[in-house]
Amino acid sequence: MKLTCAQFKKDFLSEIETLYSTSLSDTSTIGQFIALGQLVRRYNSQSWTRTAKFYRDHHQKQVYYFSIEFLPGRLLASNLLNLNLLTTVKKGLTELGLDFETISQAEPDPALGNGGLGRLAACYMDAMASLKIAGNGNGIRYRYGLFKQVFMDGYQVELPDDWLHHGNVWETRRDNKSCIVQFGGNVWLQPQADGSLQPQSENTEDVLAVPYDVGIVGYHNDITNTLRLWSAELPPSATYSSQDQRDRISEITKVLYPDDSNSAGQQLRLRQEYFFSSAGVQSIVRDFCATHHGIKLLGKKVAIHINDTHPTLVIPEMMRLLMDEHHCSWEVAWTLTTQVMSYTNHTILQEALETWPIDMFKNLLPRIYQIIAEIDRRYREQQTPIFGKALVDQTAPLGNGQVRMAYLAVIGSHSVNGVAPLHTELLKTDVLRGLYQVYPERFNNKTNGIATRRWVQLANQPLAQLIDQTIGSDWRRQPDLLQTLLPYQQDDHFLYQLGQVKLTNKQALAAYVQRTMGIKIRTDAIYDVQIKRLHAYKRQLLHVFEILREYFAIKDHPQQPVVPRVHIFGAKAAPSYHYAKAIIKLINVVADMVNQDPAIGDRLKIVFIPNYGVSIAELIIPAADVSEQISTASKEASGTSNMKLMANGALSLATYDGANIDIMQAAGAENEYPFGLKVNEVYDYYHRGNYHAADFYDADPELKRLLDSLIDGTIPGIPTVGREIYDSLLRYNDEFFVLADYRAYVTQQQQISRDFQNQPTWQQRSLANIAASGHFAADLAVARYADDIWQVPHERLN
Ligand code: T68
Repeated sequence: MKLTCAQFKKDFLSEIETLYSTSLSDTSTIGQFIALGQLVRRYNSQSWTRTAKFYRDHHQKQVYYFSIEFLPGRLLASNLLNLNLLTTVKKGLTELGLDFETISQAEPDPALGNGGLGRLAACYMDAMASLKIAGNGNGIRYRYGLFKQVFMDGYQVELPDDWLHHGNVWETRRDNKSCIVQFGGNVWLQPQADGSLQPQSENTEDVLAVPYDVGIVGYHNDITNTLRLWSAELPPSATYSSQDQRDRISEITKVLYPDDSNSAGQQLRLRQEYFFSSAGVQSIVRDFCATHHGIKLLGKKVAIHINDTHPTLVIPEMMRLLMDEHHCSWEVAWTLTTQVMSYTNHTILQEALETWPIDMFKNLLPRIYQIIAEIDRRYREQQTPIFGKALVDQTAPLGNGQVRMAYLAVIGSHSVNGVAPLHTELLKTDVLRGLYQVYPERFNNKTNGIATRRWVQLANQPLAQLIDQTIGSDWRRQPDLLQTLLPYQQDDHFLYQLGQVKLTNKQALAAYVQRTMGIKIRTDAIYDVQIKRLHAYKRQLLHVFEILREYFAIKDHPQQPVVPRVHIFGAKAAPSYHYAKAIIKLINVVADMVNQDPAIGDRLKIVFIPNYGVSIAELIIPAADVSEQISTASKEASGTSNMKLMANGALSLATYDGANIDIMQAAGAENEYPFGLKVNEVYDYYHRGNYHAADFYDADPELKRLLDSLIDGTIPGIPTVGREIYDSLLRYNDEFFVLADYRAYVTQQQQISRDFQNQPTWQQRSLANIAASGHFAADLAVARYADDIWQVPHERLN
């Protein structure tokens, strides 16, 4: 949009005046942020209205992305970027004596997700708006987001994340779009005069679902889509309610479950899942009926995407609405439902695959259970003659006394996708093997992608400017044009500038670390970064072993030259994940031991930045030299921090897992540091049962010393934690093959130290990563979803 700097300043001052009835000098930073946010919303309000009209006038098919998590990050800068107002606003604020960065950092970062899955949903919302796809998000407005992490004595402590303390400038409460979601009660089928059966219910617990809409601004295209987050309230019709009842209702949307890659298995979680699935589907069908005659076109005009199994109940809920309220036959309802639904799986970990005990499920959602039982009955009836009882028993929605959500999702959708080629293959051959036999045509791969706008254009402005100066600014709209940077591998001046960009970003991170943690780190060191949830399969422990190895090397040979390193971690552990919390304690203890050892000085530092989230990621990623992607092969479905780090010029130190493989292909394996067991080797160990962790310990004296240091007092203050970790490796035979991969990992780490000293070559390889990163742009990934799965039109990318 067009706006002069003078006009902006006038508008901003008047906004301050209207909101606070005082002068600018008398406002707080959060007050200034709120005023600026309100103003930006006002600038964009017509676009939001126009967008809805545009889609209506063009009878555009709507996509609804259902996700129990969205991690959008702060929205001020990204909205301004997409509205093409960032430069004007920054300049205007400076002229008013204010600093844009300071104001922008006052914005709370909504932590409505755990990690990759929630962030992916947010990147895809941004991409849908930027591609002019009529894309809507549907999720939960948690009153408290993912806990705030602090360290006390090296242990993780969780504090509540009161992100709505000052309200949320970006949301609009829409009371007129509320609906009722029903739980519990008794349901029976009442015979009707025409011989049909109509469900009747009594004693249900009714919950009012109130939507809060957030505008999602497209990039320079006058499009604003909607992210709809639902909040649970007491219905106005409730004439009497006890405090208990009110608490029970508000509890539904009170707090995000902090379990990443794990199924919580709690009744409250099931209530959350049905709550936002039901409210979302009701609101879709209501909107659809308001603009179309009859329900028959639903399959052509609506696509619902199920982001992991959490929203799977959209399938029986859609069936319920179509049959019970729109009087469709089972057959018509089922055809429409499967036309509309598609499902993405994000994990092969058994513990993450959701199942619900039938007894609990039936009590909480009796009508939905009836429908699932009928889906199950029909599935068995149709498929048993073709595939036999054994396979059908294994793959039916109901089995072993459980409702099996992933199976229900596959059976009720027309498309099932994994998030990287290897992951999709593992779905076909392992996790969903039976269902792949029944529905081979449904399975497809959609490799993840990232919002280059947030992760490069905003997070790394020095790099973005250098790219603009070098190849022009079209890459901002078409990230695949980053490829045209590749010839600059031969341009010494460019490589020098690229090195300067990295240095600038390292200085910014170093200043943050100094200010918030009191640790001084060198900016000429290798910044070796591992940022992701703490999980045994992600193997932060392997990284700790490398740190201990480097530490002992300096202690043993203090005179030997070393290439300085800073090891940077960001990671939250699920509060109930004992082992992950033990690793956090270990990292913190090792950090203190190393950082405070005068014999080490500034040659080796460990920085574990607390409360990792989107905003801290934006600070760390541009400063990284090395991207640690070291999960046990087969366990990481895709990874997305690997893509963000690559786009910012870090080289990957990576196993052959998830999208690491695709990154190696795109950027050239010679520009990364691959190592470790391949998937088939991991599976061979499983099948043969011949992995003996102790063999690696016995055969490698260096490794033995590292492990022993966990229990022999070398690392102080971890008698219990050290023993637990030691035992997990030797007594319990190292479930994630840390010891098997140790030597190959260390070999690559040593290579990194050598290679880093040749900066021009290092920068050439860094550039190869940046140039190939367009491959992993969310815009491209979403365009593939639009073409292959949702069948909706989108703007062309070139
Ligand atoms: C992640 N999954 C995958 N799950 O681990 C990662 N799970 O490889 C992939 O890149 C990413 O999804 C995007 O596809 C998750 O983040 C969860 O957060 C989660 C949360 C609750 C329950 C289960």
